[in-house]
Amino acid sequence: VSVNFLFAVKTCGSNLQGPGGTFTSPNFPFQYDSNAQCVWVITAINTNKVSLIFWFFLKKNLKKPNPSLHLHPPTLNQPNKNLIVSMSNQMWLHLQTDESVGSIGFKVNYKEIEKESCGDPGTPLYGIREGDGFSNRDVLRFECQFGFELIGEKSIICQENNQWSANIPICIFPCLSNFTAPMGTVLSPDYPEGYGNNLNCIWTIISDPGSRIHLSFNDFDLESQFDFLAVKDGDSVDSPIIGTFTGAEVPSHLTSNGHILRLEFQADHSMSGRGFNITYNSE
Ligand SMILES: [Ca+2]
Repeated sequence: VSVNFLFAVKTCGSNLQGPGGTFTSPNFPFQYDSNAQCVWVITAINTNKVSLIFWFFLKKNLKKPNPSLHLHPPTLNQPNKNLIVSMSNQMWLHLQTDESVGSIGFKVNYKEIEKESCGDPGTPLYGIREGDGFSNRDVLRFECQFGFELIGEKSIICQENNQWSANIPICIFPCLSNFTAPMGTVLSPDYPEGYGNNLNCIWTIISDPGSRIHLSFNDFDLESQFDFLAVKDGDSVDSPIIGTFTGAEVPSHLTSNGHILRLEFQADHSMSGRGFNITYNSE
């Protein structure tokens, strides 16, 4: 008797049909198993005039983009894109995980749409959409709410291949301030209640020429791998990086080489941590 351990993988997935529904990775929203192989096949009921749409909520504690999510056909292999429209009446989803610790997985809503439609791409968080047609040659225009900055395309068009010409833009909240006092505190927005989403904050600490600036991290808690604080030695975006920090590990003290430090904080479109509390002094 021989036992083949090569096939000691868990299998999952299913065959699904329209007009719509939801499925998730195994155990969602808890961590999925390692060494799993899942295949979902979604087939539209009306084979003549239907496409499928997916919304992904890929989880966020991945240390690296692995386990990978393979989408078929391969040209649609864009796991971060929220909306994917199939080119035929069928779509495959293949999840393969390795032995490393998994993330909490994903959830997919699918539904059939008309053959000439690109599907509803949604509206950006903190944004406004003009236009509500999703058919070939329809155009959607986007603006951001007051105080937010638009990153990406201001308008997108539904192309003949049933794909939007670009992803919808994002609206970010810019926060800028300068610190010139010899000592002070830098707090992330709404610390410690959570800093929210779509942020791009830049704080500049300027001390007397010839002095240096010391940073002490009193508290630090960011969404790991998706929200970042970068500390740069100087006042420009191109200044050398002293450190880049994410997650919940409190960084140790930092000292500038010059008399100016630039703190850049970026938060993505979902999930937040407490934020950070940093004190500085110069000498
Ligand atoms: Ca985030």
